[in-house]
Amino acid sequence: MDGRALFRADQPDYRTAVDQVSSFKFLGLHISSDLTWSLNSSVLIKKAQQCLYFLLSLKKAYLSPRILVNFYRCTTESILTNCISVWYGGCCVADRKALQRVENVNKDTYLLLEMDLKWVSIILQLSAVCGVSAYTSYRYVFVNENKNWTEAQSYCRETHTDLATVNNMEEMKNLNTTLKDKTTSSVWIGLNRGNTGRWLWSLADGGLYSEGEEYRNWYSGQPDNSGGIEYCVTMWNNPGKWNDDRCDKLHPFVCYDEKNSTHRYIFMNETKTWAEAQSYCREHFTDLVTVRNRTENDEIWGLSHNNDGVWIGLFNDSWQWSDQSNSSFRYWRSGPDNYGNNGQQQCAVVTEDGQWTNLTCDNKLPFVCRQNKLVLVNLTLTWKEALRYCRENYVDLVSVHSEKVQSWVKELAQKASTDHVWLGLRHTCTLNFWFWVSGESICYQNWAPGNGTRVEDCGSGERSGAVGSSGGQQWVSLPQNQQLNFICSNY
Ligand SMILES: [Ca+2]
Repeated sequence: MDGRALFRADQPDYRTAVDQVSSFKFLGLHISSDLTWSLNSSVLIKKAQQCLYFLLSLKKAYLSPRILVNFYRCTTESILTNCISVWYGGCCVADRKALQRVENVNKDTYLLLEMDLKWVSIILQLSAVCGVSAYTSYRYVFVNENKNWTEAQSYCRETHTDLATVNNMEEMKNLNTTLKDKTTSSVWIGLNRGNTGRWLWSLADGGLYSEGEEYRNWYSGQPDNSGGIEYCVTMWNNPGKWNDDRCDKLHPFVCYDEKNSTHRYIFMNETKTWAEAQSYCREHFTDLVTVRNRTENDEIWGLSHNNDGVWIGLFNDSWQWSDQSNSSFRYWRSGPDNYGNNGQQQCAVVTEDGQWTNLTCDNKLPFVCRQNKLVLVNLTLTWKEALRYCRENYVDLVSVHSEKVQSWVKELAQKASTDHVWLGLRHTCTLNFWFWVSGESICYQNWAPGNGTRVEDCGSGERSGAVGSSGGQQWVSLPQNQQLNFICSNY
């Protein structure tokens, strides 16, 4: 079709320019008459510089590296990619330099934080959901270097918290998960033999006994440690009195089942050594039975009349934890030899089958440390100094995002030398809200009355959050220049 036929004499001729402009904007794109794209580049560079300003502001507000990286990726990165791939060739020299400057600053931020990148998406997913956290107060760290037990202990104390303590079966499972596929040899844990034997219950449950509550029902003249080898306890039929006995003798036994509220005690009418009985009860129920008072003793005795005795969960050993934990949890591979105070093999390892045995302490072996999530730092610093200290030596100032974390924080804060202890809790006067510097959502709050919920007094500068080291141990808002102990997170 011939377009010219459509033009009539009274209409303008569209083939000649009506009005010439040096540039115009079309679909967000600046097109200039000389087709150099330079106007478009300078507009984008200005945008990138604005983003840079906000990035620096966020950095000044002590927001976490994770948030900074995320901000960078969402804003500046896309602009830069656009500029560099499409427009850079057409930029004038000044614009290229400006672009390079923006890019350099961003790259510094970006490189510093690169390690965090892989976590960004995970963190975002987690932080969107309040109250769902699988945090534990510690983690096990496997160290694949051969050291004797004492060297391993020093290493763990310097680098983490201490050699590994195992307080219960759940922690033992965590430990074995940590070791899975990592080693083919035995590894040291933080248990070694001391000089003083004491009576302990097989079921290591801190909540089972209250402080100072200790029921014993020994038969007259017992425990006598006859022959120096009686480290396990039976209940006799006379009536229900206890005797210390050789752990390798065969007796029926009583298991405890914590899941069964009506039949907690199970009498097993087959004979085993104490260690075999312990394994059997742990496998099928909870553990060998614990006896906390006369009522429980009567109930157990009622099930298990036996003149020669039935095993209960009480045993004697002198093993002690490197970190002073008083946990009575033991997971020996072969029982009786490991009880008592004999032999040269004074240090404990986890073997390939995931249970424990004892070796001479000068063996050179890999080992497992235990690292607590939170660390109280006994220096007295301002909030800003504390933040810098945590970020340089650990990971960050602590975020208290659940009641569980608050309970760990309370316990640590009680050991502080100052009235309050800094948390990673920060107030912004500009925007008037509180946030965790690590970027966790504020889902959980534990403010002391009159703190955190009102408009803050910004007269003497920014304010930060601290927890009390005694009393109700709730959070308070304090001027950032106070000098306090503080709690860092290790991971
Ligand atoms: Ca005895």
